[in-house]
Amino acid sequence: MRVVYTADHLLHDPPSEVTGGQSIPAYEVPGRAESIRTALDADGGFAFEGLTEHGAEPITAVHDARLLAYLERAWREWRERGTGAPFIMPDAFLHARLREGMGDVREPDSPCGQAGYWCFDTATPIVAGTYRAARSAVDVALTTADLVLAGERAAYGLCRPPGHHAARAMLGGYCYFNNAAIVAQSLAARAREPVAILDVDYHHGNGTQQIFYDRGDVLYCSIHADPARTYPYYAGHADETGTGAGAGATFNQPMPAGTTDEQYLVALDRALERIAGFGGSLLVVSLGIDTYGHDPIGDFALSMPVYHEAGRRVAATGRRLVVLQEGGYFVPHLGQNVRQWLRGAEGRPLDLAAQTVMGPSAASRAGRSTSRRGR
Ligand code: SP5
Ligand code: ZN
Repeated sequence: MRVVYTADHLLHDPPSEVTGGQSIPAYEVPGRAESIRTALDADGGFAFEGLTEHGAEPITAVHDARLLAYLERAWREWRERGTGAPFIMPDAFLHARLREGMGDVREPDSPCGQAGYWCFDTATPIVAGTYRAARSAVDVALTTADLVLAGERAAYGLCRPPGHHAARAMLGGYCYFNNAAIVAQSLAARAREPVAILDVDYHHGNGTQQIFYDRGDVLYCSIHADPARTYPYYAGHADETGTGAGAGATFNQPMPAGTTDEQYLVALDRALERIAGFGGSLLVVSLGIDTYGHDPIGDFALSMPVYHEAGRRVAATGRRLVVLQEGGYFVPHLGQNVRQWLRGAEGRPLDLAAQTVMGPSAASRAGRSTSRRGR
């Protein structure tokens, strides 16, 4: 399988995030993408290539042009006008009820005010290289889509930073531009056919859902932790099914804590059934691996072999696959899990032998000590 990768992701390396009232080391780190690159490289069955630049137009086809403009200038203004703080993070948010009954607000002039105008959480810092890395992640995704439109049955884009929490006019959840949504929009326009998105990240893809919520030509199916207990909290319930022309084109399956391989595959089959009943030949996969049993921020119980089976079942739909990386934070096994998923999608066998490089117990110890916090 062909894999699109760029070292530009290394430019985005924020030191910390604020989660649950604590300042902690960032989970979304460069080592994630390097774990994946290393595992795919060692497999020998993946051909790496660089990105092609696609410009701003595919981004503004789904995002507010002012969000793009903000990310382009944000670090420069923060450095020129700020306090010397090492990253941009809001200290106030444009809460939906702050201006209840008072109409819209204009974008503030202050750098902190702008941060809270565009970002919805405290886990998505902007550093000097964030914009470059995020733009390149979009180009990785679009280059992956190009490969599929040129005839590949499936291709994989090693996107970092991820994208599915970024909405039309909002960033957050470690995401700046919505790579999968940009690709789905581009595919729909270029192939002139409906496009389905399967989002299997542990978290609900609130951004992707928001972007396509009123559209009937893009199906959004997500399997994720129930927002009643998990980030992003305010979207992803089963009764969110789309609106207007998009009524029925959003399909959410919130899952309980401790979700097993068996429960997961039942939900996956339901999503694939929905996709089979939708038109078109293209499927964008938002591939998050934070569903893994060892993931430090997830609470599902999935094992490594189930990723192979999931890839196999997704490919069995017969759709052309544009597979894009989202989350996954247990770095010691992240690359192996992605590798198994892609091997399954290609019809190659499960190969757990490479795990002996770092056996499950050694990896689990390494994961605990490097993740610096237990579950
Ligand atoms: C792309 C992606 O996976 N984004 C996820 C963003 C999640 N950010 C908030 C994390 C909240 C973690 N709560 C952890 C509890 C651990 N005991
Ligand atoms: Zn996630």
